[in-house]
Amino acid sequence: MYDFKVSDMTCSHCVATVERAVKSVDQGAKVTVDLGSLAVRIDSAKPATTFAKAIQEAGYTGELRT
Ligand SMILES: [Cu+2]
Repeated sequence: MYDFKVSDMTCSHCVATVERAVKSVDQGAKVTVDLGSLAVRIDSAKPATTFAKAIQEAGYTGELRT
């Protein structure tokens, strides 16, 4: 389980974009986004760095909290 902070998410469109980026890395990843706390939690066996990269390529800043 990875806990990213994506501080530049502002609306549901951003949430959808970030979710899509996560799914592009791992189709089977479980992703939950909480816009209120800017939290993106990802349950996947793929390394956290690949998600950070995908989030960045989607135009957002993903910062791993743990
Ligand atoms: Cu947005």
